[in-house]
Amino acid sequence: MPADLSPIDRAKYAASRRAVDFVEDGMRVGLGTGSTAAWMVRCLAERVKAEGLKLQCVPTSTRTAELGRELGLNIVTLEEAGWLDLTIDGADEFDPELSLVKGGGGALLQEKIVATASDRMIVITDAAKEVKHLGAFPLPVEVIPFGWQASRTLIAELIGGSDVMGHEITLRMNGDQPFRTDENNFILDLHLGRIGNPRELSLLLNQIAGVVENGLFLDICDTVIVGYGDGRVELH
Ligand code: ABF
Repeated sequence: MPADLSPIDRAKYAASRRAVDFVEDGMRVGLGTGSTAAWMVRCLAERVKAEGLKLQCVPTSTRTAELGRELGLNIVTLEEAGWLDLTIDGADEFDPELSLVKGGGGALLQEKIVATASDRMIVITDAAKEVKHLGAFPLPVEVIPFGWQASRTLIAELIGGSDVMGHEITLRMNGDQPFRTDENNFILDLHLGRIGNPRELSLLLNQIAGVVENGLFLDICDTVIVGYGDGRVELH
């Protein structure tokens, strides 16, 4: 473990180190996005260097692609890889069913495409992201910029809230401009508190015109590896 890490980075490193043990020579691997996934990319690059593994790595964002290339990983597109053996990614929340909220980092669309094109998905987290019920973390919904206000109105009707003051659904900003995803879309963050029926919500959200994808990952994750500051890990 690198010296001088904060407890939270130790936890992320521990989970990442354990996750890359699942990578085998010749695999096609999806690389997640976010600070935890960045540790995993570093750990994977170390293994590739030390053991001469031949991998095809598919990133879930331009950020991850840049980091992977910098560290010497063989970065390819999903089209080139075709299908993936394993994806390793972070999350914002996970529950006892291994349902996830993702997208706090803004890369949920590519993350979901890559994860669902993989035989196995491993999520790496610290213990703070474990919840009984999803929803305390605002649920990201990617929408196309055209008519995004109309999409927001329909989402507000769906979640049963008055969106008049814009408190329940916020347009993610980057300074004074709307945040743009890698696909040039916007993100609406839904402040729900608790998601009673994630399956129904996910289906209904994705039926709204203008919604591209939402940050609920249901029946996608196979294993969650929780890292702790003392270097321990727990597998769920
Ligand atoms: C990605 O990065 C996202 O889906 C999630 O929103 C975020 C987690 O970031 P971090 O690891 O920095 O907490 O995995």
